[in-house]
Amino acid sequence: MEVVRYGRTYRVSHSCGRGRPEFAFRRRLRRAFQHLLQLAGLAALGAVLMLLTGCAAQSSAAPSGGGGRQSFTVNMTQANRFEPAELTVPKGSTVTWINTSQVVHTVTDDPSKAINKSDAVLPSGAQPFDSGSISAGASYSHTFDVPGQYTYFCIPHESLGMVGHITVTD
Ligand SMILES: [Cu+2]
Repeated sequence: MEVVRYGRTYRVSHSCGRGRPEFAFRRRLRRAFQHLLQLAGLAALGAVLMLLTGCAAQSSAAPSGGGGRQSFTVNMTQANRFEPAELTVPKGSTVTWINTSQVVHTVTDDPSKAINKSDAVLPSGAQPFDSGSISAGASYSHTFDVPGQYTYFCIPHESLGMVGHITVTD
């Protein structure tokens, strides 16, 4: 049987036994709409999950109440720079400076050895430190147990601005 409605021809199957064609059409529309809602729901769920996992990843990377024993690396470069020049680490972290250049550098946080006192800053309670000469390819490590702001420099290149900053969080 064929039914012409609104200029369209609907094929009505009698075998389904569901009767009138406009109902069949509406049912199909409703089903399509429900399918769309399901897709939208899935997309929303996905977005929420991504947000949740993103937050979880962020909080696990955050300083862990001073119990962190993390390691960080700073390069000492041919251009007489500490890279990165600014670093934030949790209390208890060890920073290793690697001399990736062909010249000698130092990692020095001792006001008595600085031309400019503002190039050697320590939080109160932290002991001054000085790596001594670090030759090409060599490295030096220091563990930061006292939270606060540190500014350190390289003795041969202080006047060239070879200065770095480390923030140690509690
Ligand atoms: Cu240097």
